[in-house]
Amino acid sequence: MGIENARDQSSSPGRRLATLARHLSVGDTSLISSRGEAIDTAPTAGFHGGSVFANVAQAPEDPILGVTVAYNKDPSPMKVNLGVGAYRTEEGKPLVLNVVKKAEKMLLNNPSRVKEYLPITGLADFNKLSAKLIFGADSRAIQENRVATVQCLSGTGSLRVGAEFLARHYNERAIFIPQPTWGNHPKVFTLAGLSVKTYRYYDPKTRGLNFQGLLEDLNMAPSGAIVLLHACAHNPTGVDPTLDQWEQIRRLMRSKSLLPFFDSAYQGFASGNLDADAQSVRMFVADGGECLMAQSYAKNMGLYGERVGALSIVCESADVAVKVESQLKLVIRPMYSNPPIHGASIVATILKDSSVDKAYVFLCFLREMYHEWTIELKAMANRIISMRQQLFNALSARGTPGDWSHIIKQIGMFTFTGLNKEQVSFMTREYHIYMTSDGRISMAGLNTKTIPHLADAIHAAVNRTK
Ligand code: KET
Repeated sequence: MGIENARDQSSSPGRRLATLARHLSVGDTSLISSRGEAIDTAPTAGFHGGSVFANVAQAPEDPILGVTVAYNKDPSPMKVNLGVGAYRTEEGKPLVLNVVKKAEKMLLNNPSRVKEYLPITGLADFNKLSAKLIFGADSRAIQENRVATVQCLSGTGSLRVGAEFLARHYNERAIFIPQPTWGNHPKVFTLAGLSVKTYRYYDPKTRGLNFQGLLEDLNMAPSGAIVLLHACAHNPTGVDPTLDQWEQIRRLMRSKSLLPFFDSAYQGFASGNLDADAQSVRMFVADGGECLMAQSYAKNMGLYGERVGALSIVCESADVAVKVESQLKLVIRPMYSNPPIHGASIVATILKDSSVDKAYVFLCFLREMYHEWTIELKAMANRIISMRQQLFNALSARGTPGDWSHIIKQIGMFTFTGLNKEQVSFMTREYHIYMTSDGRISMAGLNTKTIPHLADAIHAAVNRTK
C-alpha cells in the first residue's frame, strides 16, 4: 500500500499503517523517487539493514552436476569431463541425433501445430507410445487398459511424481533402494515423504552383484515395502542381475508383496537393443502384478535438456488405472500444472507407427524414423563398448597394477572403477580429469584421443597410493 493512501485511512488499522509508513519514511534509509515521493522500503530488507537471508548457509554443489561446474572453471586444455552421464561424440562434442533433427523439422513445418497447454497428463500419443516402448507392443497390461501413464519432467520428474503418489495413496512408506545407487534417489524419495532404506547390491571385492545380500535384504523388508530397481545399466555400478537372477528377485518380491518401482533411464544403452534392455521390467509385468515405471528419454534419444519422460503405473484392473490417473493429476497440477510440449512431440513423432497413422507414404517415413533411431542408439552403445575395450587395453599396456576386467564386464554408460576418493582428487588435481568422487566415470565422455591421458592418470593414481 502506498504511503499517501495509508495516511488517508481514518480507521484504526489505517492509522496504525500510516504511523508505520511515517516511521519507514524517515531516517537515512528512506528512498525518494524522482517525483519527490517517498518509496516503500523493500519488503525483504531486514529491519536493521542487511538481508533477511543473511543466515542462509552456502550449500555444497550437487555431487554429479557439480563436477561439470568445477570442470567449466578449469582453464587447462587437457581437461576431460567424465562426471555427468551425457553422451559425447568421438570428437568430444554433444550429439543431437539425426532422427531428432528430422522430427523437429517435421514439427516445424506442420502448420497445425500450436503452443497450447497440454493436458495435465501430457501428450496422449506420447504416453501410449512410451508405455508400448517399455512394456512391449504385445503387453497384456496395455491391451487390458491397466496402465496409467503420465508425461513427466524426464526421469527425475517421473520418479518424483510416482513417489508423491505413493506417499499419498500407498499404505507402506518404506522404499528400499540399492546400495549404491544414483545419488539423487534418496533425495527425491525423502522429499516426497517416503522413508528410504537400502538393500545390498554391489560387492566391492568381486566388483559384481552381491546377489546373496540382495536376496537377504529384500527378504527382511516388511511386506508391501516399495523396492527401487534399475531396469538396466545400473548407475553407478554398471552391474545388472542376469535374467535368472531377475527371475529369482521377481519371485521373492511377489511372494512378499513388495512393490516394484522401476527406474529406466538407459533403455537401449545397455545392450544397444531396446527390447533386450526392457526384459527385467517385462518379466514383472507379465506376471499380472502391479508396478511403477519411471522412464527417461534423456540418454537414449539424447533429449537431456528437453526434460521428457513418463511415469506409468501398471494396475490390477482398468478400473483402478482410471482412478490412479485421476490422482496423478492431483499430484501434478499444483507442482508444475502440465508438462512441456516440444520434447514429447519429438518422441511421439519418432515412435509413431501404424496404429497411429494410416497414410501409407507417411507411415513408411515414420517407421523409418523409428528404425533410424534404433541404429543411432546402437551406434552410441557400440562406441561406449569400444571405449571400454580401449581403456582396458591401455591399462594392460601400461601394466597398471590390479585387475581391470570389470571395465569391459560392466554395462551401460558408466564404469565404477574402484578408484577411491584420494585417487580421484589426485587425478583431478594433476591430470584435470573430472569424475564423481565415488570413482565413477562416464565412458560416453571418452574418445580415442583422451583414453591415453586417462590411462596415464589411473596408472599414476594407483601406483602412487599402492
Ligand atoms: N535415474 C537414473 C538411474 C539416472 O542415472 C538418472 C540420471 C536419472 C534417473 C534422471 O535423468 P533425467 O535427466 O531426469 O531423465 N543420471 C545422470 C544425470 C544426473 O545425475 O542428473 C548421471 O548420473 O550422471
